Amino acid sequence: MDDARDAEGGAESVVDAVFDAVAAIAPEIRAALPGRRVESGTENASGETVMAGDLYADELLGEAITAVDGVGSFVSEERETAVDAGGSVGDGAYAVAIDPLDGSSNLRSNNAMGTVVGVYDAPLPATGRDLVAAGYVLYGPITTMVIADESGVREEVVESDADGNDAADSGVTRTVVEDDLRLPADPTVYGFGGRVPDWPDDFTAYAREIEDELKLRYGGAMVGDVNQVLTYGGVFAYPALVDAPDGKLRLQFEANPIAYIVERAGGAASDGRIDVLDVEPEGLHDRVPLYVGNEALIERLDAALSD
Ligand code: AHM
Ligand code: MG
Repeated sequence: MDDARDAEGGAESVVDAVFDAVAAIAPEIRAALPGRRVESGTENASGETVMAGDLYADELLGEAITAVDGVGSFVSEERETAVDAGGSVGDGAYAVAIDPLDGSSNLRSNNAMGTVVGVYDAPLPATGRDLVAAGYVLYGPITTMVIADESGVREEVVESDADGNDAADSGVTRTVVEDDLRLPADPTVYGFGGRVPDWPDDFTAYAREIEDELKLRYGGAMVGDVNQVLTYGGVFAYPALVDAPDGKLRLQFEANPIAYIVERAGGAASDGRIDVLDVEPEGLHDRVPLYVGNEALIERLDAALSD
């Protein structure tokens, strides 16, 4: 690949090149899913069963992202350790963290899934303050990609070119459908993960209030559920659980990128105590409770959990 850096050696063109690579791979991942709805027989670093689709997506994205000039390190929810891609992270090169197939337990039931991407200007693990951009692909009835950087959030439709001959020769056509995505001011939906009996009492009390005000929309894939919140306004949570105080979602691969996107869209993100982007990581695969959505709903959540 040509030198991806801009004249100042800044993040912008590296970020563009990373999302070009992700967009180019997305239709391939999608097309490969029908034959990969089975367990792979392995567990990941978080001790979870890995589906064949997870492994394939990880492989394709790993190859494409490590080939981007300006990416110095690649880490994935499905890999124990970072892959050195050359260059010094934080000193001219960027670290890319991905969840290759978020919500892959939805493969069997044929529901939505996604790919989550965070581009960090620091060696990982790092805080979300080191993100220079984040995004996700949503494999729904339509393949869309949402990308956030410091200038804001945009949503694109990603379509595979039948002849593979579009102008950029990437094999995909990307159409911007929203160039300044903002959370709607009047929220209407909520989606909370985990079993209700496993929720702590303070979160349950908050949920009871929200159930009275908003409509439940929960699909079991964070990317799909967060995309509903970005579209309609509301709140998504994978809360701290009584027996799992750090919840389920991983800080580097899931919570930080999603918090960054929601905040750039005018919303808020909390771990129940502080802004998710300020959470100091101890390890690559740390988990963290995640609460994101309209600011007023997250303020109420923080107040409910601190009582
Ligand atoms: P995964 O990355 O292994 O798919 O796990 C994360 C997913 C999230 O997409 C989703 O919010 C959560 O797990 C759903 O968990 P549950 O099935 O416990 O509701
Ligand atoms: Mg995930």
